[in-house]
Amino acid sequence: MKEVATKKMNGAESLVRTLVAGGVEVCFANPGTSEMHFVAALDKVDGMRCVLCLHETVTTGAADGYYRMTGRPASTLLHLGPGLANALANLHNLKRARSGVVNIVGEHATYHLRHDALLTSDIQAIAHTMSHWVRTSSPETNVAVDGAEAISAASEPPGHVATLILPANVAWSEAEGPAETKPAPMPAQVSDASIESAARVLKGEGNTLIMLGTRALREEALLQAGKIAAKTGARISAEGTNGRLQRGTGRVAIERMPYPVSTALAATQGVTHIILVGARAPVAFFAYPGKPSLLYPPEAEIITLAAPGEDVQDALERLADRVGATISIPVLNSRHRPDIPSSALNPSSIGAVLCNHLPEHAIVTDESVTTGRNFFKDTHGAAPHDWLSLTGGAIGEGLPLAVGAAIACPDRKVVALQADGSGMYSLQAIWTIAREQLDVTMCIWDRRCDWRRPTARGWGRDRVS
Ligand SMILES: Cc1ncc(C[n+]2csc(CCOP(=O)(O)OP(=O)(O)O)c2C)c(N)n1
Repeated sequence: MKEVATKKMNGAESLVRTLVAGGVEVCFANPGTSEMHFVAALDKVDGMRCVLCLHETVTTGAADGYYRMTGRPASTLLHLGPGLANALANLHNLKRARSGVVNIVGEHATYHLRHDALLTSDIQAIAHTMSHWVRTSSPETNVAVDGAEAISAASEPPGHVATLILPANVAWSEAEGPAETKPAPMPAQVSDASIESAARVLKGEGNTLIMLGTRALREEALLQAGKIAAKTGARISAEGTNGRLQRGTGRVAIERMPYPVSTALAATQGVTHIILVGARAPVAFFAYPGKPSLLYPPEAEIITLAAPGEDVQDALERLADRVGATISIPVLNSRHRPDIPSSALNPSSIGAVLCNHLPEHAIVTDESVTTGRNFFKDTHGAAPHDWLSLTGGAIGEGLPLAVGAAIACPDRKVVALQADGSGMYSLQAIWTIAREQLDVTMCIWDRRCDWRRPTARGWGRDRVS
């Protein structure tokens, strides 16, 4: 039996109770001594699932996968500055996915800091690089209120990184009890002027591309975008990498911005207007000598219908209404069952297998890198599924994403498409998958090829196992 809340509790318990009451139900943890009171509180309080991760990069990647699938922040638990530093690459990917997280970082007791013990570092400085909101609790303030405000900050649409630094003596000292969290703000409606600007462009002469990102890639929003495209002749595209794209049979057919600069430029050639819906105008991953940074004609007019944190669904519905597209018929993917070649496994035979056999409503975490260049194209006609990609370009998130997605959606199959080199960055995720008995099917691509050294037949596309 777990204890019922009593009036007297320490700061850690008041914080955990605040988190649970505020809808934060999972903590992806890699703690140490300075966090032991928080860990004890996790054990004591009902309603919080503590998921142990053997490296900090797994905690933030898993929190990202969890947010992408639930729209609710999880918390992390990290061990001082070095723990946070280890977590940063996937915190970067999480931020780029526009996900939210309550990122809790332990700290030395406040009176211990001046002795500059080994694990001392400037946690605030490290945290600010990847956070929208940072606060260090103190013995003079109420840690539960800090926790409630961290949840509110993390829930700011479309999702923010809120880092709460928790000194050990704040965690172990007596506290006032849990605090209440304000309800999460709703995404703001876009103005009528934004609808009018987009409608003007769609009714005009130009060649218009509607660029969709974040929540505009959910089934219902995509349906509206597809209707607008069908009615007006505009094209739709997803951003190059996307937190969560709902696709497959019966859903609106959509391509992503291609990765190679020349292919992307060919895809946007002649575009005169780009309407942004929860997305940014496309830029190249890297600069290359003599190649442009912008992946569209520089003279194209950019119109923002809705920013990522605004109500994209409502904006698309109003725009569809405004351009007379409410009963238009969008182009939907139809079921495709390609023949599976009997040849050795290669990227195109893998694509055919995926298209045939992805389970209905599977969640795909895609960090296939070179092997998977065409997997997205190959699987338009698969059973309906969600596609989660590497949003920040920092490899090592595929398996952690799968952990978070599987915990968020225990009734769905998670399929991790994983290049082996990237998988090695966060291999520890497999330990969590086993310990938590998560339903994750891992496909690991071993190209047996040096990433930087193309073979005679191309970039190591010869053998995959
Ligand atoms: C954090 C981070 N470090 C380094 C890179 C650069 N990088 C991109 S792909 C790659 C190698 C990926 O190897 P693997 O996952 O086996 O993919 P494949 O060789 O099959 O394409 C590296 C090191 C990166 N994108 N992110």
